[in-house]
Amino acid sequence: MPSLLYEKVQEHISKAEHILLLTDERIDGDTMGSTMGLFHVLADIGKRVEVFSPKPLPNTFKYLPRVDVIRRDIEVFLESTIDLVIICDCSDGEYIKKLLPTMPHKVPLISFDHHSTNPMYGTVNVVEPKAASTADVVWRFLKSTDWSISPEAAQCILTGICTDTVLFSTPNTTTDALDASAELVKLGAQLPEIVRHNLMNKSVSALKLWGLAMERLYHDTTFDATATVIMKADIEKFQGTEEDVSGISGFLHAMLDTQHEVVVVYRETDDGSVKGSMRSRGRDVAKLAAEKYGGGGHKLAAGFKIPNSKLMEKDGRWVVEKIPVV
Ligand SMILES: [Mn+2]
Repeated sequence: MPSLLYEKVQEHISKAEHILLLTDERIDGDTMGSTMGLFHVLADIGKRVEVFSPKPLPNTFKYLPRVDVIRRDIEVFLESTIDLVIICDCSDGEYIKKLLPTMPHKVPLISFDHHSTNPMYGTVNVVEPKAASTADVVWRFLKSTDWSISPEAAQCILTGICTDTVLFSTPNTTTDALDASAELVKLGAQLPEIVRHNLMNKSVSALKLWGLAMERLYHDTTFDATATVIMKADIEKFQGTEEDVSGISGFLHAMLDTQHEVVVVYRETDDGSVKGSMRSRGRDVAKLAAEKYGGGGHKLAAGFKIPNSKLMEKDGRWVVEKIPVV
């Protein structure tokens, strides 16, 4: 598609000597996979490359090659030799607004993304809303270059495609994503390893937490959806991790029969909010999330956050209740 844009990105990268790669603050397989895929390719063409991530790496992604290079110290932004910043799968550019101005020089920012809501905050924005994942976008760009793609790079990029399509099972799975995946496997990506780490590998306590979520399924009138809730106390009881909880909405969406168009998982968070994760087979949940709670995301996968709230059971249904601010 946008070959001029790809050329511009290639030009920026070719000129740069010391590149800083950034993941999104919502860590998932796509932001990790596309960032680490770029890391391998850029390091292989002789660039000095730093990778920064604002949040700890979930255990699920520790199998990705060379995640040991990921830094979490914001001092990396103070390095005066950095002459290019690239961010992957960050739909709003929010968290870097405070970090980029701390850099000693103003440097170009390239943004690779596939969120239709991306406000184009980069110097160059490679934003392709029809792409199944940002990893797809990065892959298309890399294919337009003559840089070599190692098995390690292929493994990272395929992880992004597989996780954003829940292993080719979601409606956003495009033929481009399938073609890309076949090519990445030919380049040495290990699909069984990706499946194992991302779709299975659940701890006993995580499965118990999932069981609880399934037991509580109810009809949510707010969104006319099938919903469930996870309380803070449940997470504590089962020592659930962020990963354990975040997988529930995708799993329910995949497992429920077609009568259930929209799935919502409500969960209480440590900061006294209620977070919602929505999945859909039809209705635009990004729009629903935005209208009701100021959330956002994609048409078929979106989320929202309701500050100062908790979950309460009322007559077999669950409701979000505001905590009075004192
Ligand atoms: Mn994505």
